[in-house]
Amino acid sequence: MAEPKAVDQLTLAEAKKEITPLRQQIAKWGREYYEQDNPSVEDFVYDRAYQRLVQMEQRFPSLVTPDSPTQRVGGQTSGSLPKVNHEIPMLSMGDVFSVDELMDFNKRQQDNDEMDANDPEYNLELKIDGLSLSVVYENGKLVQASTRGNGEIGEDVTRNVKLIKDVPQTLPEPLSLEFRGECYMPKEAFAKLNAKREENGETIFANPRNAAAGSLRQLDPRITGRRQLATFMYYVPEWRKLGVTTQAESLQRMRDLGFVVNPTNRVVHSKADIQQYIQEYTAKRDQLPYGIDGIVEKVNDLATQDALGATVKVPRWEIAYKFPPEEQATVVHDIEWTVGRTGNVTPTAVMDPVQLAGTTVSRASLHNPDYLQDKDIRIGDTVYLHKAGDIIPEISRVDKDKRPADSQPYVIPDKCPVCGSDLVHLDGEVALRCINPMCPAQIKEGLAHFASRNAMNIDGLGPKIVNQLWSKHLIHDFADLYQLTRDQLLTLDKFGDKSATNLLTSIDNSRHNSVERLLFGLGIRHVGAKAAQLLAEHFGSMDQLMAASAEEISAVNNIGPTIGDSVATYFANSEVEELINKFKQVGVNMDYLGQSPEEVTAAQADSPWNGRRVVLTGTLSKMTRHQATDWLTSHGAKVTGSVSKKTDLLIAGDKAGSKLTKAQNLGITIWDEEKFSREIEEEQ
Ligand code: 1X8
Repeated sequence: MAEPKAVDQLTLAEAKKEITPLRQQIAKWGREYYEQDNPSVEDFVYDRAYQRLVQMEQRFPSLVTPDSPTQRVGGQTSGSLPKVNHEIPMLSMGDVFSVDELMDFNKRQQDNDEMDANDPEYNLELKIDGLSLSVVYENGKLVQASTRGNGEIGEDVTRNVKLIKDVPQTLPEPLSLEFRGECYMPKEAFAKLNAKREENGETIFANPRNAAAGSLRQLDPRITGRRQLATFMYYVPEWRKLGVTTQAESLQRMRDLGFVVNPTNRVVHSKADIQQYIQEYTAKRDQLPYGIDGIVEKVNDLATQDALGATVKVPRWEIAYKFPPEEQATVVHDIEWTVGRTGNVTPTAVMDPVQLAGTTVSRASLHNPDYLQDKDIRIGDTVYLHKAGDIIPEISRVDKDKRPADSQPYVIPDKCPVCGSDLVHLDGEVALRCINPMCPAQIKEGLAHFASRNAMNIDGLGPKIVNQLWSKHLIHDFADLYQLTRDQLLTLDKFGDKSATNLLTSIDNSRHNSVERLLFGLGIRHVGAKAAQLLAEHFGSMDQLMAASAEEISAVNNIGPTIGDSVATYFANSEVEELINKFKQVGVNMDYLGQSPEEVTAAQADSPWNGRRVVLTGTLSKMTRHQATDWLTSHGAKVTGSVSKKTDLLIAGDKAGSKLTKAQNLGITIWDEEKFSREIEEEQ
């Protein structure tokens, strides 16, 4: 894209022509960001446009209009949640994009008589990628929580915040006071939530901030409760009531009161200190378990903060330094489509490998056809990659100037890449699905799920064995597993008498599982382990469940119409009926035997992986990172994004980068993919 003319080169006429569309663009992005939690552009694109508008208005004050986005605090309130008036307005912050700009800000600030220009003292903190939160206590009891909204009026999220474990319900002192901070979603929770949303055919969150906002601003607080939100508190408007005099002290005081306060703040006095802190956290950024988008600099002395006060929009005593975007250009040479267990067909861009935020990246999920088409990504395009939430590689934009002359819009396939049947969009989903229940890709993925620990729990039947059984035509559906013979198993790679006996025994054992395991293992849409348990408990047997109507199923406590419809539709299929009959013929139990969900968890607790902290890095060739993560978490391991002293194991794929070096330095056990695959097989 051609760089626009610098603002100081613009004539008034040129500025006039540009400013209205620019304002409209910023207002639209602002609504997407603040009201819909669904921005269509990266933060830095918005920031750049906003900065340009500010500069134009500064240069040509006659062009300022009262409705300009620069004249109000960002974010309007959305329609649904009750409103809260902020007695002390929740202001946003000014921002700068370089150390030079930050020094200019400090110089102007130090011109103010209120500041000690000889020895200015600042408290530096990390700028968390989340949304501002206010919590009010009366006599030490949490009575109200609200979002910032437009700064004057926010949304009441009290019931939701009561389910965030970081926020104390009561304080050790009977204080009546407001505390402010940031509500965010940790990187790992963000990655998991998006993976789940993608599999369910839902739209994904663009970044942890939107995921946190979307999760906090729920009408049903239980949804918030499930989303693993966290907080860092950083401000007490009425600090005098706390008996503190500096920002650094107020952070410690909040920590003592039981709030979670980020431990990284630092009191500094010089430009060198500030540069050092910025450098340090620019480098550490990828290793933090939460997203940060910059550094906040605050005048440390609270009385001086008050004396400096605020402009119409932003405080004069604090400023945000925003990190430059971490982006890399590369070329798309293929778009691959993979079929998941639920038939979800997802595109992945395959690109020339580039180093990005500590790892080598050559693949990025394109999530669904809409996403691909909205961005108009084509084979041969030069694209910019960044990491969403600092971990998931994502294409931020296409450089259309570098598009080859003969480029063609990418044509979305209308046939399943594996079985060739027609692809469909189910009831308004963005996801493209193959709904052929006999699709080999789905069956293979489905078989691995069927055998997995929380489903039929067939020891020794991992994805690799499933693949072999499938390609040797030894199994075609789930029920075929129960007719495998010793001789057939002996034809598999590296399969001896012992492994054949073991596998036959575990298959045989699984015949006697309580029926909820079978129900979960079938892979019916929306039926997770929990729903399967509830259905089995309620109906008592497969036959009773199959005889029930969608309404009867929906009426079960905690089930509801989505699962009800999905289960009824599934069992209405005559092929499913045949499959169930086949299970019966081979002696698979169809009754509820009263196994509790605790027993399922106990199986996990037996696993040697239970509680192990594992980090994955580099490119895996035999499985996707999602598959590896799924396998590890289903075996009780905790998969984290960054290497620390607490890490038990690093699994390093091809071209592993800084995490590998760090793990080597810390003396952490390191496995290559080969070793990991062998362990998986043994563990199955
Ligand atoms: C926003 C944020 C602040 C801090 C951290 N993260 C943020 N996102 C902090 O002060 N440590 S302050 C702030 C604001 O809008 N005033």
